[in-house]
Amino acid sequence: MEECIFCKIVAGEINSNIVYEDDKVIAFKDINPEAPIHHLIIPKKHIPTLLDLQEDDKELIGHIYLVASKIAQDEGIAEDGFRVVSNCNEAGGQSVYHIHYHLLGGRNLQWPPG
Ligand code: IU
Repeated sequence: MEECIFCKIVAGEINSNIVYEDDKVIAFKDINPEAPIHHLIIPKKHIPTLLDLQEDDKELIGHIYLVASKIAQDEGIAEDGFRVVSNCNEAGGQSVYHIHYHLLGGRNLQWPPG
């Protein structure tokens, strides 16, 4: 966990462009944006993957979706539409093992993803 880059972002040990923060989560701009708006919403608590979620985390994950809704509205992408996605493990495209939710918008997104 000490080596987790997102835990270091939460702790302020690594700089990031934070767009939202509360006691449970932070959201920051992705360093390699795939859309005009591309933020990552992460719990402050270290949870490696979706597979590690516990019953106690249900409220936290619901909270993340409410934060996604708020940020999408604040960023002005809500009406046109946007995407919230979380990748799990290697074949799912996960590269950072601290659960995170990509909030993407500001352009027409393709489906299905590659
Ligand atoms: P993934 O779903 O685990 O592949 O997403 C990880 C994202 O984290 C990816 O979009 C990276 O560009 C992003 N990211 C970041 O914003 N800041 C970092 O220091 C690192 C990765 I490492």
